[in-house]
Amino acid sequence: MRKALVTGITGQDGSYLTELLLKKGYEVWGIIRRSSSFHTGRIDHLYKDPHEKPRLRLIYGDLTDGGNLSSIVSEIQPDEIYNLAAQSHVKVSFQMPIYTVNTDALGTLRLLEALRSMKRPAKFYQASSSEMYGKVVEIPQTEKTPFYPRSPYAAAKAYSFWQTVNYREAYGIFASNGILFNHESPRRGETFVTRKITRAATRIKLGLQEKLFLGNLDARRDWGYAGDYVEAIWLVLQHDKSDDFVIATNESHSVREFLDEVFGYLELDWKKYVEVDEKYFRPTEVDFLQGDAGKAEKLLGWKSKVTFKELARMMTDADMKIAENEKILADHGR
Ligand code: NAP
Ligand code: F7E
Repeated sequence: MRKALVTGITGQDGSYLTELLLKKGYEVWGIIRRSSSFHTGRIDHLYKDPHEKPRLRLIYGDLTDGGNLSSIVSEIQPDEIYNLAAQSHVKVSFQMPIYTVNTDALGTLRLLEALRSMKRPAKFYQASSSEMYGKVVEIPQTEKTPFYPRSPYAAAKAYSFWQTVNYREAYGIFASNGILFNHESPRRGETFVTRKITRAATRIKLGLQEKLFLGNLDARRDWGYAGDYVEAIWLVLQHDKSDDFVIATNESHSVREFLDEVFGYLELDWKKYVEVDEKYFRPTEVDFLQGDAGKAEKLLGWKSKVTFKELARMMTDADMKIAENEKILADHGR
């Protein structure tokens, strides 16, 4: 039975990837942070049968603690390590640059060092990001497009990208980067723009909320579905050699277009409800992203499946269920 170690298992991608790995028969170890409240909501459903010997195991750890990562890696001896943990919010990275770099840049290095001391080093996947392209120098962006990071988050991810390449070249470790463009789902964190919109629009539809405050509506992103993208993550480590891959839909849409899709689906005019609040602007913005996933299609046989419209509707349907429950509680004065 193959053993995978997943950092960031409680996050959006960690939960979908764990589902996929369990389905493929892996034993999965997930690193979780100690918290004063429960935060395993995205993976709780994976403990289906309490009598079955669990193939999913959680262990406390943190990317800021190198000693802890070394002992986890040497105790578990995984075959594959998926490094998905990060302070992943771009705007927050301007407010917490040192913490973001400690986790997203040095955290990767700590994990790579832990891996390097293994007798038979595990294969390593690094969650690299389209944010590294930042102020883009060409359209669409490929594996060959130079980076121009525009935030502490993006600069930290660029550092981790190059450390991953360097461990591959210096030590012959199977270390690969997936350069993933934005991917969303009903499990997306509620402060990212797509989920913020689907949560608010469904609540507005049911009379639970009046306004939605957003930042830059002109920003364009290449948005795909997280469920599709974790298949690419797994395929990156199954390829015959370690390499770097862009994972994207090859389409770019604005925040305005996402508003059109979601509010239009709910038969609402978003212009009546949305207000721009400068508090959501970033000191430096990434205006336009569009990825070319041609290499992943050719070498991994991977292609994005869920369309922009399907994604918007899937997220709206899921958030409508949450809003309906909130409405029942509100109507009963709870
Ligand atoms: P997410 O939902 O924000 O999840 C982040 C995960 O990292 C959570 O499990 C979080 O744990 C964990 N984490 C944060 N700081 C940590 C630390 N210091 N030590 C250990 N764990 C820590 O992110 P996501 O959307 O799933 O993204 C997964 C990865 O892909 C991230 O590295 C992100 O930067 C990268 N990425 C995401 C996208 C995208 O569009 N989603 C695109 C490109 C790259 P808690 O639950 O305790 O907070
Ligand atoms: O912003 C604009 C905002 O925060 C998208 C992370 O997963 O993907 C994500 O980073 C765009 C930006 O995602 C609001 O200015 C307008 O231009 O949803 P987001 P992101 O910054 O692209 C990349 C690939 C990652 O790697 C990251 O980890 O939408 N925008 N109004 C807003 N954004 C937010 N969050 N909130 C607003 O109110």
